[in-house]
Amino acid sequence: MDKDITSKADVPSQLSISQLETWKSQGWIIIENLFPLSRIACAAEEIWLELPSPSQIASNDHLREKVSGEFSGMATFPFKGLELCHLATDPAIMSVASQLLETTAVQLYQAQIWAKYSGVARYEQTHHRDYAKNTAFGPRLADGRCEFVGMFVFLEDVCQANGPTALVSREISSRYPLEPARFSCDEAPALYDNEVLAVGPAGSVLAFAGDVFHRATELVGIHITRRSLKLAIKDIQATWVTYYPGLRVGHEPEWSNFVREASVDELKLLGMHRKLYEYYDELLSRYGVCAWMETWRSDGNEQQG
Ligand SMILES: O=C(O)CCC(=O)C(=O)O
Ligand SMILES: [Fe+2]
Repeated sequence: MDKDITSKADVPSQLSISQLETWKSQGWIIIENLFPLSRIACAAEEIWLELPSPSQIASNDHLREKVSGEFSGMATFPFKGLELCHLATDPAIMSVASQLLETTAVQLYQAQIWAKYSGVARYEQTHHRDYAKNTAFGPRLADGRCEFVGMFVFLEDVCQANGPTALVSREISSRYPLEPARFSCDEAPALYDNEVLAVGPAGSVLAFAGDVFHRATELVGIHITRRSLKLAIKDIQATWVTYYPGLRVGHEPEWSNFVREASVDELKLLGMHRKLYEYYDELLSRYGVCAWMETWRSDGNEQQG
């Protein structure tokens, strides 16, 4: 049976004119409550299927050590938790990215869960622009459009204590030359003086462009976490924008678990093509009967006339 993919988002994923204007002028926006709390609560729990929970860390020095690096509380798609997989590939994400990138065909090229724990690692960063690790070219096209967008899906409420991302408006960011991509506070105090904290309720999404200065801030307090889903999405034609090769996922059982119940739209967002129907027999023996396979095969047969 086909999943109902349209009713998942809490609010319509159609961005307002003012959100799109803010995206253009500021270079980043927060879309509040894009996902309902019921889904977010489930996804947030699923994080502990593959990353240590705060109570495990408290009683196990080895686990604590394992997540003591800034980036060590991360795991890459496909996730053990299926709700996390579906959030990363949700039509609402695809729709928001299409509107921001002004294109109809988008591809998810980075999806990671990221748990941060207060008192365990140092997370504070200096202001930087992400284009440098996503593209060998520039962050924006000559007409001002972006080819890729970074996102954080908030899996819990993010307030000042949770170490929110601090971002600078494009008005300030654009005063700086493209290189270097990173500035310390001594080198560029205006970036730090003008930063805004991306706070918001669980289920919100922060979207930011590759030319915008931003940085992680420190978690403050005891037993505070910040759980999020870090995504990056690009115009499917921008083959020069990348983060990591996706092919290795074929070895992972999490991939098969996700594919078995994925929708056509979710697979498209991951860069899969309708041409897959040509592998029908092999796919059938690998994954069993899946709704998306049938849909794609009948589309293919129709196209063939
Ligand atoms: O975690 C954050 O809030 C931002 C992290 C970041 O900007 C990065 O690692 O490039
Ligand atoms: Fe960054």
